[in-house]
Amino acid sequence: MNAITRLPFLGNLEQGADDPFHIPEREGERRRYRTIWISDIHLGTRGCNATMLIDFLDSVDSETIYLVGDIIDGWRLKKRFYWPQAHNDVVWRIMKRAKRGTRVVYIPGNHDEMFRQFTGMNFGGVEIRRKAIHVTADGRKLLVLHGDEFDTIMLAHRWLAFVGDAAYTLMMRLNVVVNAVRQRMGLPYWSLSKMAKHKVKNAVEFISKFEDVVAHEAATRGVDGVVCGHIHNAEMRQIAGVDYYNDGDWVEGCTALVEHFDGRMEVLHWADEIAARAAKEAARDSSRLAA
Ligand SMILES: [Mn+2]
Repeated sequence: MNAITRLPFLGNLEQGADDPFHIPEREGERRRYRTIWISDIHLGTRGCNATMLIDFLDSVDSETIYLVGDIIDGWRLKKRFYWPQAHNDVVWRIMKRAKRGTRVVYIPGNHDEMFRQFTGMNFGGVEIRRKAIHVTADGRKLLVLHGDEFDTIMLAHRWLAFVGDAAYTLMMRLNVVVNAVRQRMGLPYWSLSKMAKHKVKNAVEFISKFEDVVAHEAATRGVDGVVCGHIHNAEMRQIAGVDYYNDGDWVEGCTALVEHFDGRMEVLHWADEIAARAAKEAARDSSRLAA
């Protein structure tokens, strides 16, 4: 709880300060969606891609936004306090949306489970829920939850969730170094990379197992689909007659799930969107020069 009370935006909330943005808001037209889902932002960690998320928040708007858990990483904050300005900016942008009339529903995950005790409460227009039912424009009922609820079922596979993380990258780098040294010593190639590859295969299995478990659980609850986060893997597909949606994360993937006004769903890959925008701007600049 200590780490949370130290978060600087809480003081600002009480004082009712306006727009204390460090990074100024982007100008220009915003793309409008009926609904936006984002999760696994992990504010309070170095891995969080806050500037990319700020660019996303300044480029889009919606009637409703769901924050599907692991927004603030309380686990990490407790160990080591890390809170740069950009992370404050994310919180403020979300609070500003709520103030402007966007419905903001916050469903805490396992890394921000300390907020679960506030379930049913409303903070500055942000509704805190354990889970939610979202009805799409085309009338489908979607169960929205973080996804750690299935960890007990997934327990046997749980340790694999960490593979594919920084640990894996480190292992691959280590593998190169270890084998360069071994080669110099005249030793044969060692199978660290083979071990790593085996683990990646397991990580893929973990993801598809998680998706199956979530979809089957949703089917028993009589909904048409499910939206979750937790495993940092954006996806949208039908599993056993259920629409499975995962909004991904803002650590590696930088993805969001959106619903268009006709109920059509889409996963936005924000790094690609930024690259496309830069290319368009460059083309416009060069055509202006030519004219
Ligand atoms: Mn999680």
